[in-house]
Amino acid sequence: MNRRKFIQIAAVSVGGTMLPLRSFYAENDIPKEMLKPASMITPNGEFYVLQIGEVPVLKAEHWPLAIRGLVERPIVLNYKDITGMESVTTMRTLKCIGDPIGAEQMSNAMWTGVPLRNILDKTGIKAEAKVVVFNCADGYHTAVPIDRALREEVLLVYKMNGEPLPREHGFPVRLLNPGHYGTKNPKWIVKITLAESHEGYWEKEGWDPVARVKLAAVIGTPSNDETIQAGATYTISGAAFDSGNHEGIARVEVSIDDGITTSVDDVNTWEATEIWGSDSPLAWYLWKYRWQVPDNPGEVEISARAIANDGLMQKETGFDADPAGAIGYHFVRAEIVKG
Ligand SMILES: Nc1nc2c(c(=O)[nH]1)N[C@H]1C(S)=C(S)[C@@H](COP(=O)(O)O)O[C@H]1N2
Ligand SMILES: [Mo]
Repeated sequence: MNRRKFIQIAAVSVGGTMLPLRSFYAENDIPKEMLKPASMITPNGEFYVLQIGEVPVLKAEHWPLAIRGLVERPIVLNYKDITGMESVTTMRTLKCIGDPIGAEQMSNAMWTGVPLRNILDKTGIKAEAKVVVFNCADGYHTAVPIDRALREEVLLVYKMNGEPLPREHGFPVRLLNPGHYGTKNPKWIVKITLAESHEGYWEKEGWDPVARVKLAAVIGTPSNDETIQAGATYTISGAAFDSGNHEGIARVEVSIDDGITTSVDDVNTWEATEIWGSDSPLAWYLWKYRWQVPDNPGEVEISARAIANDGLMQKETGFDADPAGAIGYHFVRAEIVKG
């Protein structure tokens, strides 16, 4: 069903009288299902999944978590020890460092877990230690500098959207390390070692060992090459995220022009969008823009950019993720058609 038909049907009540559009669209102006992302929380089954190999099968009852290396008192914790500690539940977005701008590897959930520093408190850290190394059941390993690892928002989590952490997302326990791309959020952790230095799995392949999330906005609707009815109202929507590295998102703007642009300079008008969903800088900001589609058919290019609370504005084109995370405007091309 095309969009214009949908709007006409939705606006006619039982009995055929036209209702004011407001009453239909009161909550968000338009039906949620036309936005992408359509909701703040990504359901577990739709959350992106990424790892180097097969998903390991671990049993909570046979899962000792050893914490050793440059610590005063090496310890071994089990699943009950961790789930028995005081927990926090908080919303966090995860994003992959290998994502070209606009790809789908970004999702958001409510997570429950224990601050890593409350666990490291039990061991004591020796002065020579510089990094916390995580070894995982699938052979993956990565390290986080101690000062970053001891931030109160760094969590060992065991629940995702109220359910036990699903197998593919790291059961029994994974790290949530805000400000950093997925590479620094290891799943299926089996050993934590305090060390002087460590070169992680992806760093050996040349990826950025720091892996701070870059400021980015992505367009969810329209999708690339979507056809849009001439003369209709269309809601452009998407997400923006900085993982707190620039104090969160202040605004998102879109640019729509009548042809294919060849350089940033061709894109010169930017429209303010509305942020309709947000939680904290550690979660994505969802935005939308009601667009009056021109009457004449043709191709349009739509770009989005985010402006962060610290004043940083995206101002580049470019899509390369390698090696430190993609920067630049996301743009999609859509086709305006008649009839
Ligand atoms: N053990 C382990 N943890 C891992 C990985 C992995 O391959 N193995 N991949 C990382 C990468 S690159 C990403 S983007 C995130 C993806 O997390 P998700 O599958 O829960 O979305 O997991 C990270 N943690
Ligand atoms: Mo990733």
